[in-house]
Amino acid sequence: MKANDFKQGLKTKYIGQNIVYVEEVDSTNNLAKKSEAKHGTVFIADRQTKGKGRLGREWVSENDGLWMSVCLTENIPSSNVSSITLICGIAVCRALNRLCNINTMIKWPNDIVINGKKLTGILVEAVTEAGSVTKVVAGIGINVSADNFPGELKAKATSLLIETGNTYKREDVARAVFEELEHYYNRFIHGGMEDILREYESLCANIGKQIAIIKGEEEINGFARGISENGGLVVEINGELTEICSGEVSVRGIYGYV
Ligand code: BT5
Repeated sequence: MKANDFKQGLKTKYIGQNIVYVEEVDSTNNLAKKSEAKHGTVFIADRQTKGKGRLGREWVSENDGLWMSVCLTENIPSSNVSSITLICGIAVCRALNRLCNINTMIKWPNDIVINGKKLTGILVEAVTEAGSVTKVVAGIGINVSADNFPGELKAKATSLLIETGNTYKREDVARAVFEELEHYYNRFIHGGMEDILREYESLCANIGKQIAIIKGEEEINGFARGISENGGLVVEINGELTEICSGEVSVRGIYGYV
């Protein structure tokens, strides 16, 4: 596979117009963070030796997935980088549903799930210089053709192959994501989060459900009621609404993994 294979027929202006493709790397997010790449450049690897999740967790990245990091350097919202996690979530959800004719949903803030299992994870990291954000790296990991998973992931991870029985080309999956991501990023730049948030809520599997909020050792039960303007999850706990931010907690459904 070559970088150019990802660009064939690509209908975007900036996302994916520059591709840096490597066979192996620790993490495409690390590669992207170190680079001087311009807006929309995407780093893609066949395998990651140290794929990262949130809060120091590991992302298993063998040869069978699409592991990529998109560099965003223009029109970055200075106060609300976490909104980019939500934009990526909608974009990936829409791209997979369109390309594969499936019905994925978002588990706030950053998982794409289907049939109670995790198909995609998103890790957005900000690079700051002199206190201001100069670059955002949106890491997206999509399980494409894995037919099984190691250890505890067996019960909670899935792939496009497992869900559809089809082997999708990573290039096709990537192009669909680039196109949706550019569409939603442009909408966000021009119209802000308001309209995107309603769409996010309609795709969000947690809303209206009972959830557990896990912060370190602590676990609190509540109901997910909606998404705030900042992209936080609005949760009802003992009859009171509070907003939780993605940086600090994990959320789990009371019934099953999602
Ligand atoms: C995430 O973290 O879901 C963010 C994953 C981001 C991965 C991409 S790949 C390209 C870029 N480069 C990187 O190094 N990272 C990004 P979190 O919500 O913390 O979920 C991590 C949890 O998901 C783990 O603790 C496992 O339970 C589970 N997990 C690990 N690998 C998985 C996989 N391949 N498929 C499904 N679930 C997985």
